[in-house]
Amino acid sequence: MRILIATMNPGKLREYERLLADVPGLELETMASLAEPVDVVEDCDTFRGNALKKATEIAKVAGMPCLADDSGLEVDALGGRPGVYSARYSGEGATDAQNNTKLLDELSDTADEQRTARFRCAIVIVDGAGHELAMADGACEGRIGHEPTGAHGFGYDPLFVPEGYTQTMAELGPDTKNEISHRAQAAAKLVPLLRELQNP
Ligand code: ITT
Repeated sequence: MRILIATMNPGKLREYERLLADVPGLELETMASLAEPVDVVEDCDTFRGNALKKATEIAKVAGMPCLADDSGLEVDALGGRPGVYSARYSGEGATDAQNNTKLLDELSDTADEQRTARFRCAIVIVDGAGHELAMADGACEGRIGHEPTGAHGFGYDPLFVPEGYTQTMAELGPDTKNEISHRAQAAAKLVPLLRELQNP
């Protein structure tokens, strides 16, 4: 089975290549295999809604099964923000560094015990006609640090200290991230569903 991974984020793509490596006979294609880029407006107010919209629109253009996710950071002291707006938290086209700076600014008066947060991820797989084949979601609890630390990962990883750890996700690196992350947990739920789809 060939599945198109619908992301423009190279950090995410690398994670999926590892997270789904154990599904026998699964071939992952990247967006580079599309003749033209597909720009999906992620305007739903839930991670699931955005993932389903992205997967459906891209699968129809590609004419092949497509896996899309939507993910983001929920910070309790900010009432769950930036949530579905995580990628553009500090404005359209924001860099990871700009988003991290804004997050630190907004939390500058927030004490350690109130800096709780979680990454969330929803993954949807649809077939080439745009019908939903599988859906899964995952969460990774943690807290927001006081300065960016570490060089691995992407997005808010340099600020996010997962529960049970003292280092940020960007310090912990890909092996640990692929065991504990929101995306890893959602992908782990998808593995049996993908096996079932291969051998109904
Ligand atoms: P695609 O839509 O092309 O997949 P994206 O980076 O815009 O790429 P999302 O819409 O899922 O992906 O955006 C979520 C944002 O949330 C992302 O830009 C990061 O800032 C943050 N995020 C998501 N997963 C993350 C992770 O594993 N580590 C750190 N930050 C993450």
